[in-house]
Amino acid sequence: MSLSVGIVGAPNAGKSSLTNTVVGSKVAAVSRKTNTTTHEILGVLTEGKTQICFFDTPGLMLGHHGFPHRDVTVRVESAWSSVNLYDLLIVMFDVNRHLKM
Ligand SMILES: Nc1nc2c(ncn2[C@@H]2O[C@H](COP(=O)(O)OP(=O)(O)O)[C@@H](O)[C@H]2O)c(=O)[nH]1
Ligand SMILES: [Mg+2]
Repeated sequence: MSLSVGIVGAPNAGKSSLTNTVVGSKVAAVSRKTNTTTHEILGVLTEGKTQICFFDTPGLMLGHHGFPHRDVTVRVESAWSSVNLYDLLIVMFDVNRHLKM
């Protein structure tokens, strides 16, 4: 059995770190710089007859009005359009960043 899982969320949410952790090896680059992942990274976890494919995606960036910044529009559009392809989606939030008082 095989399952595809997409990992989406804002830049620096920790998507690449999660991908590396679940797969158990360093497949995706982790960095403090935003947009370190410029295209989808596939990490595969195999347990017996089950295979889970994790797709680490570039960050979904939106400006103040809810639209992508111009220079990254293409990249963000490809990230959004690929959302439909996965069996399951993991949406990551950096809780520390969003809930800080
Ligand atoms: N404090 C803390 N930092 C983390 C954690 N996970 C990732 N980071 C750091 O957050 C930054 C962005 O992580 P990354 O996985 O590249 O995020 P991505 O842009 O969503 O792929 C890196 O500097 C990581 O070392 C975590 O659980 N706690
Ligand atoms: Mg990343």
